[in-house]
Amino acid sequence: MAEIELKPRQTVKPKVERPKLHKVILVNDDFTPREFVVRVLKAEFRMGEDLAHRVMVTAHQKGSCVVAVFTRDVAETKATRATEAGRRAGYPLLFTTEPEE
Ligand code: TYC
Repeated sequence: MAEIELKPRQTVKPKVERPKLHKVILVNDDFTPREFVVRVLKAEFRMGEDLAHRVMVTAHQKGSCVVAVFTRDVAETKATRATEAGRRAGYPLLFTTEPEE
């Protein structure tokens, strides 16, 4: 009797991809008060006073600072909300996003 080939000829490897993370970046400007930047970082990114202050000073000294990383939607929503908080108060405060490498 002829043998039946039972071995699968190909295996299927499930491919589960991690969603790419996006950085929220705080950009320095000459007008927004330091205390206001700290307040927005605490409210929108749930940072404590110390971390919020360090992030603000880093952006102030270096021009920008990564605030945190999130999935794309969350990063964009938070950056928009934080930027709008500045706009409502009359400040040019800016948060941008960019994909992580
Ligand atoms: N440079 C601002 C000032 O001297 C403070 C500031 C810090 C503004 C960080 C924006 O992302 C910023 N009042």
